[in-house]
Amino acid sequence: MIKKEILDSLNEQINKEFFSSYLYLSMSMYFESKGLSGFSSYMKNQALEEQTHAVKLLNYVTERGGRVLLDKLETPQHEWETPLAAFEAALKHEEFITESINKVLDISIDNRDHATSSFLQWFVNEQVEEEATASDIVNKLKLIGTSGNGIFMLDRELGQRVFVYPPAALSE
Ligand code: OFO
Repeated sequence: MIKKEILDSLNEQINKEFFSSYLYLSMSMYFESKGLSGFSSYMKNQALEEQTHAVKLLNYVTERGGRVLLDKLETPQHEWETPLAAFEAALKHEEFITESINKVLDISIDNRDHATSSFLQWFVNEQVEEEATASDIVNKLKLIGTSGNGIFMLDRELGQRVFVYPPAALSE
């Protein structure tokens, strides 16, 4: 049976992952309102990916005999000054999530819950990728500056991203 302190921190992390999804969906709607359909589609895909992170956590909690308690979600920001500002906010959010995962991992280590520590390693690695991806787009947007042509090209590139919701995520 999973210890309460770990269970509580995992439940909080589930809320944060669902909020990530909500935030990125909000960014998607912002991009849509600016006519940037590729940016918008990219963020919709990212929102779906975040849901799989939450589901991965809740499947684990359930498997360990814990009770998942879903909490309310914070209202996400709706507007950003520029696409660069939105992606800088996404990068900042991912850094916050990395910090949060590290805290949950620390709690599992303090409690000598090796199974949870091992399970969380997937998230530690995933966060390296999440930060790198957001940072890469921030850098591209900085290089592009105010060039309409550059934004148009990046919009096309980002629009090619496809995230397929893995069916296994529902039962894992
Ligand atoms: Fe779940 O990795 Fe982003 O937030």
